[in-house]
Amino acid sequence: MYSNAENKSNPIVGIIMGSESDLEVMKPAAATMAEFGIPFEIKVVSAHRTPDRLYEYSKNAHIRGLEVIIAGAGGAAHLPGMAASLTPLPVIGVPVRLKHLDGMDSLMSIVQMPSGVPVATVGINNAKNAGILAARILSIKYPDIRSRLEVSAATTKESVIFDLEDKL
Ligand code: RP5
Repeated sequence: MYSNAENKSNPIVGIIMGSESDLEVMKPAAATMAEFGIPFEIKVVSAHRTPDRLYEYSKNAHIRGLEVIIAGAGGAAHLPGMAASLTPLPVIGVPVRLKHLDGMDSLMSIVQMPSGVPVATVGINNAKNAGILAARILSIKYPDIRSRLEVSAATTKESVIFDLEDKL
């Protein structure tokens, strides 16, 4: 559970996914928003099952105050690309691995966008990187987010520096 209660009315990041079944994979994006104090919303918006909702959401996202969209989907994963075609905002795509094809279908569907309609695609199931990338985009405008990113990067750096003599 990530506490987002104070900020729910003014989200600046929209996390969307094709199905509730994507939620477990997408939770780290929400956790990252919470870690950096970024107000967000999180919803199911399906390109195939709810195309009208996708159109409405993407057309209005920037008008409602969103600044970045993170979109996760699996299989024939058209959600991030369709959202990118309808919004002026940066869209970060998360390929969700389903039981067939090891997530390669999702990855290819999301990464192979036609020239002129970019989706910043992260690794398969890597919603955490989508969250960090969203934070980096926002840090251009919000110095508080920049500061939190710097602290987090320093912690990450510390966590991977080991002397390996003990492991020999
Ligand atoms: C995609 O279909 C969703 O993003 C999900 O990854 C996949 C399967 O959805 P469910 O059948 O589990 O609802 O649109």
